[in-house]
Amino acid sequence: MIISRLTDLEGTERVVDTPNWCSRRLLLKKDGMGFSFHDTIIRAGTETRMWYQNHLEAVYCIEGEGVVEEVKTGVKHAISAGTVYALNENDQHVLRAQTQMRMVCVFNPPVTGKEVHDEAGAYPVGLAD
Ligand code: 9YT
Repeated sequence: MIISRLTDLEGTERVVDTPNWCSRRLLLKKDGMGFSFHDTIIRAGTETRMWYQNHLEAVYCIEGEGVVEEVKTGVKHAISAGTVYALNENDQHVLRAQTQMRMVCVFNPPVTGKEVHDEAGAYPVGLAD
């Protein structure tokens, strides 16, 4: 059994801090679960364009409020605590955080911890552990 606590992640590769968000990766590829599991803070007032062309991601909001926009259609969805959005078609999207948001994110395939968004807002696939 794996026990992973937010309080143990500080100062490790499992914390990825960017101007718009801070991702705390409780489970990574090397944990062998077949997915990665993140507790991510989205900073208030930020706008983040993302397009995970190599990953499926489900995002469950547990705190805060914002809007996710589907780039293909322009459709916007209000996101607040208790809402999940799932990028089942590798959807290109924009997340606008009206307040600070806290999101539980699951990635399939799992991220290794070394990924950064490329210019399209994607993470590469197949990085070594
Ligand atoms: C909600 C969202 O997609 N934020 C970007 C960071 C990403 N979810 C991650 O790596 O935790």
